[in-house]
Formats: sequence, structure tokens, C-alpha cells
Amino acid sequence: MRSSVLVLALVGCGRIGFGVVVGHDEDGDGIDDGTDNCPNIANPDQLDSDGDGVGDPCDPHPTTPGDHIVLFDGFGGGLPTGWLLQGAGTWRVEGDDLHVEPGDQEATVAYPPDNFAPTLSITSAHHFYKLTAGANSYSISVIDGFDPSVLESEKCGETDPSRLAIGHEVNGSTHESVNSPDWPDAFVVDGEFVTTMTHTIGALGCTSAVTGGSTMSVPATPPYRTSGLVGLRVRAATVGFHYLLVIASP
Ligand SMILES: [Ca+2]
Ligand SMILES: [Ca+2]
Ligand SMILES: [Ca+2]
Repeated sequence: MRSSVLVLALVGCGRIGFGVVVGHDEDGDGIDDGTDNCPNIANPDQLDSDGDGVGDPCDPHPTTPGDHIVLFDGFGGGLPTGWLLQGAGTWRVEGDDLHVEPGDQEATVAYPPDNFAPTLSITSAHHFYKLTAGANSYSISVIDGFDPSVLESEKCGETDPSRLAIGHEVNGSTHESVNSPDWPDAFVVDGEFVTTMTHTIGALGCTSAVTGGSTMSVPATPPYRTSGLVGLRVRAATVGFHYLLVIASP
């Protein structure tokens, strides 16, 4: 999980190179992020049953070719290159995680227009440290379709780890519960989460799993399509993101 040289050029399989670092191995399987066919899950055998370049543990359709890793950032090279980091708080890198201090924050990155595939699977793993004292709602989300002019996007994320509730919003209009109870004080969560948004034209699915816990799913039918910006969003929490992975599918 060490980093050395930051690579800004296009790397392997056409995925964009923002934050891809030579010598950085997010999942510790001995294969660098830039060439690993499943950079967030240890798969030293690199088994790819359908030969499309996406390893079986990461492949949304492991027996049907056509999937493609668009973007992977393991945050191993300092503040991620090419990202737009916004909000009143602070983004910083600790170890090889992208941390954000409490506040209402977005971190977004563009991906190439030629990757506007019918379906995007956007996955992030993060450590959730605590809520902000006095906040009455919070969220930690992956986002798609981010519009900088109005700071809105489609989002999937955890909203209450104690109950593993999963919320999603579309362009600021809440379609599922996103509010936690009115916490009287900072609340230490200390949990590890993996969240995936599956975004198809006209449909949005959210899944999330906490280490040792269960996976839940919330279907939705948002009217919007991606703007070409994907990323991460935090409201009223302290979080360390391990990576962002985007896979395009036919
Ligand atoms: Ca690896
Ligand atoms: Ca791997
Ligand atoms: Ca595959």
C-alpha cells in the first residue's frame, strides 16, 4: 500500500489515470492498481472468465463480456490529481486514504465522454469515524451527475449506520429517508462501509455493506442521467475514503 510515482497519463485498459500511482496496491494482492483487473479486491489469480478486462470479483457480469473499468483512485499519491475538492471543511490525505473533516463537502472528478455507457457501477469504501456534534442529518455518499452550478447530484450513501439505512437523493429531492435522529452530541461510529451505486438510464440502485453486517438495496427511478462527473459527498461527518471505482457496462 505504498506509493511512489504519480502517473497522469492514460493507463491500462483505457481507464483514466487520475491518482493512479505506480507501486500503489490498494488491495494488497501484489498487483499495482493501474494494472489490477479488480483493484479493490484481492485477486492474485486475476481470473477474468469473460476476458473483458474486469476481474471476476469486480465484474457486474462475470460471464458476459463488455464491462470496463473507467476509473480507479486509491488516493495513494497525495491529494488526488484532477479532482475538484469543494466545501467549507478540509480534504487531506492520511496514509493512502482521502479524509474529510466535518462539513458539507463534495469531491468530484470527470470521466471521459466516451465512457457514457448505459450503466455505471460506482463503488467507494470508507471508514466512518464520527458525526458532527449537533448535526441533525448526515450522509456519506457516492455521487453521479454532479452539477457544479447548483451543487446537486444523484447520490447513494449510508445515513444511519446503527440501522444500516441507505438513502438516495435525486437532484436534491429526497426519495428515501436521509435523516438520522437528532444527535445531541458527536457520535462515534467507527465503522467500515462499502457503498455501490448502480446507475442505469432512468434507474438508480444503492447497495451498502458494513464490515460484518448485511447488504441492503434500495431501488429508485430517477429521471436524470449522468453529467460526466462522479465522486464522493459528505455531510456532517468525519470520513476516510479508501478508493473510488467506476465500472461501465453495456
Ligand atoms: Ca492490487
Ligand atoms: Ca485485485
Ligand atoms: Ca470480466
